[in-house]
Amino acid sequence: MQPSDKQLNILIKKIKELLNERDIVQDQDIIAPHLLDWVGYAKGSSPLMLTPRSTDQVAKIVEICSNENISIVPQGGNTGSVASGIPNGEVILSLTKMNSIRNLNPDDYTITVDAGCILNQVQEAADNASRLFPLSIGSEGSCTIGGNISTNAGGISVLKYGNMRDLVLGIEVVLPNGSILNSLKRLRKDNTGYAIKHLFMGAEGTLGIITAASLRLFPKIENKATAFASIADLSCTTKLLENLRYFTGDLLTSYELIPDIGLEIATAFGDNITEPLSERNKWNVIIELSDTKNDNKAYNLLEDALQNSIEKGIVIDAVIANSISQTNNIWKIRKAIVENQPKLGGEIKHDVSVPISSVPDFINAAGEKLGKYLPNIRPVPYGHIGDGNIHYNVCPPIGFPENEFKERANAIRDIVYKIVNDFGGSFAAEHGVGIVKKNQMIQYKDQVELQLMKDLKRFMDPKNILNPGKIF
Ligand code: FAD
Ligand code: 2HG
Ligand code: ZN
Repeated sequence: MQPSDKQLNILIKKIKELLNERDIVQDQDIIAPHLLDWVGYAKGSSPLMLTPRSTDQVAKIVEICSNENISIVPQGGNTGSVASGIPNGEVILSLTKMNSIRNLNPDDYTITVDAGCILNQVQEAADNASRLFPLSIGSEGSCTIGGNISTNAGGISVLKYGNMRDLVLGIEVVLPNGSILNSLKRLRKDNTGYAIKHLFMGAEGTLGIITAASLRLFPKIENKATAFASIADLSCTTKLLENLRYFTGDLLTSYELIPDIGLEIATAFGDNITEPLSERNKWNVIIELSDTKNDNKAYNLLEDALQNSIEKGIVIDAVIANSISQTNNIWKIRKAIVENQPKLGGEIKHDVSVPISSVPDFINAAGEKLGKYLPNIRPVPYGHIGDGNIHYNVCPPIGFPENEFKERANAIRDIVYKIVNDFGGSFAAEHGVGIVKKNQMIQYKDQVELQLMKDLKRFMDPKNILNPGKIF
């Protein structure tokens, strides 16, 4: 909700004693990019954006806002996929000027960073110390650690390293009343009651403003082996995953589904992409192994696994990249799908998950149901199937008017989410709820769990100061 002019004047007067002029932004031209999300779900508004530079400043801002009953939307890189960082009249609190690496300890395999650090910055700092920070997502050049924690981001290496939640050892958070919770401990083991830090992970900025985090590091990766493989049919996704795990153990880092229509998008609209195999097949996967040793082990293990999978009839054809440019070409296909899918006349996104073994049946069932609803509709199911996470995005039949397709979005979503639910899946796998999936929270979330969430929100933020209207 937008503060009244009176509230805003009081706030600005008090904030001027706290922040320098540059960090108090009222210029709507500067605020404008912070009001739109990249998918196009929301067009927000905000009279004011604050860009504090320290945890104390964040705490004081929140305290003042709480006293004046003014709501705040925390924002990092604004790359979120469910418009959860877009204000609806509230004050924006951007963390991007809090971007220092506070501490890196190679022996502890930990890094402690300000919440506004860009993910790339953290990856690079780890790399410079011969360590790895493994979260890897397409927006890593602009998303922030605070945003990654608040969305519990996933990406292409969850299979080996887990979601963001699994990479966080401790956090520092400003609570809705302005107090600072300091839980920046860099410990692997700390069973001292409730794991409160987890409440803020995936909370989409509704329970606290994360100002810093201690994160897990891993040994640096010196060698990767990347392959593109066509599988005989969808049911082979599970069989191939099993074979890969058997042959390559914990070197397996990524396992991403690419359908033929994804290749079509990538070659038509991507930047200079070559199809990796001589023939285009319906279902394909990108496989990546990562090793800490710089030798041929990863390549050889991948070769053995693929050879065996071909002999078993699981894989039709496969290629292992032999150069950096071949590796880049394979990953460019993946990236080009995300960027160019809307060019097929519109796109309705579904970031969903089902148990790994149900991925083939889910994709088949959804395709069948949608085909009955709108003949020749074009699903583009792709993504992190090694985690059971499918980006089940849907494009219209060729030539179908984009506005008419958009009008059908709710009906299409209903079909897809109903099937996801039938398979025991989640309607929000890695992107969160935001403003986009609030109805599904009501429809599919366990009602006891939902009520507990609402109770917690009311308890922790009784004045509804932080990111109101999101999730619920
Ligand atoms: P924002 O968009 O700024 O905010 C997201 C949410 O977090 C909002 O609710 C906001 O209020 C809250 N928030 C932000 N900072 C804080 C803070 N310090 N304290 C409290 N709350 C805060 N996501 C994936 O999971 N996997 C992917 O593979 C993936 N790929 C992507 C590829 C592209 C090209 C793009 C554009 C996005 C992708 N995303 C992906 C989505 C997005 O990048 C992630 O959700 C990311 O974690 C958001 O970080 P951010 O800093 O941009 O957060
Ligand atoms: C990815 O995996 C992102 O690239 C974006 O999560 C997926 O929304 C999408 O299509
Ligand atoms: Zn994804």
